[in-house]
Amino acid sequence: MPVPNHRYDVFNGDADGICALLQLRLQDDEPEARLVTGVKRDIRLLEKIQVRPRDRITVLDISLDSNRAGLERALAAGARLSWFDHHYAGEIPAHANLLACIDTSAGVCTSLLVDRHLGGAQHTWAIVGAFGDNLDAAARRLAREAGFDAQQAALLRDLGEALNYNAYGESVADLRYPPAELYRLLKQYRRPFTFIAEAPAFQVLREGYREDMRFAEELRPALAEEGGLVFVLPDTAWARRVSGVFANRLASAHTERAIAVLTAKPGGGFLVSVRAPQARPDGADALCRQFESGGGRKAAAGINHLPEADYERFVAAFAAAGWAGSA
Ligand SMILES: [Mn+2]
Repeated sequence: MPVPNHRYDVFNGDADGICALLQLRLQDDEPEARLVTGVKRDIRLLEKIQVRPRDRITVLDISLDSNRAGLERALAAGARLSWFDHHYAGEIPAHANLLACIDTSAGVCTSLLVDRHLGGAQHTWAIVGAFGDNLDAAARRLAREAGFDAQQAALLRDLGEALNYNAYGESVADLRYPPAELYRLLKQYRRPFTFIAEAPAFQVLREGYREDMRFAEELRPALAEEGGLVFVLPDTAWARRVSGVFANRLASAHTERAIAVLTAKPGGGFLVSVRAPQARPDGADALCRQFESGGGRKAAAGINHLPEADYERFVAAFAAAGWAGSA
């Protein structure tokens, strides 16, 4: 008798990953797969699966390159994979059992790739995902084209921002909701505006976000130059939760400047999040890859662990990245 296959939905726990998966599963209405996810920075997710022949795996919003060993193992085991993503992928293996829908252009996110794949069947969730992934201009345009008024667009933005905010933390214990639980809640409500109007979780996230942001907004920059801003956040749960969204906020408020947010870690060192200037979304990944645990996309990248001893080197590299003059 053939071994029954398992289905896995492997997704980044941020707004983009969740909204990408929501679109697929609201559309096909299949019984729930095994959910594999984590905090936003937990991106080596394929390692968490014991793959068996004939398993079907959907992977959303995590880098193929960061999961290459897991991918090769899964393909060798005889699994079938569908992969939607916009992070650096490196070489994509040509294999009959791998459907790769990967586009690393600056203007797309995984939710928009899934939207394209589904012909816009769950378009409002794609707009939420785009807002959550900080593609503000694209998301606003899509909202307008879809016939939403400014107030509706602002609500979709609030939701995207709240979902994105929820994914930031050192571990799931820092988060208001474990991402798999939040995905299930959202799926129950089926439509973004229903979730916004009726779900207590939306209020919890929005209020939590506002409270955390109030702390962050009292901080002064550690470096303020024409080309960019560097902020250092303390080792607290609110700082770990708010650091990414705080960086996005700064990026939107200073479109000509690059933004770096360093969050102090419990054991020393920093978690670093870098946004290239929105006006020239390029170079964030190149800067972060100068450091051992750095990586990401051209527009937004990060360093998982910057030792304290490398703080000065990072600030110098950030200042030397030529953000101001790279037009
Ligand atoms: Mn994304």
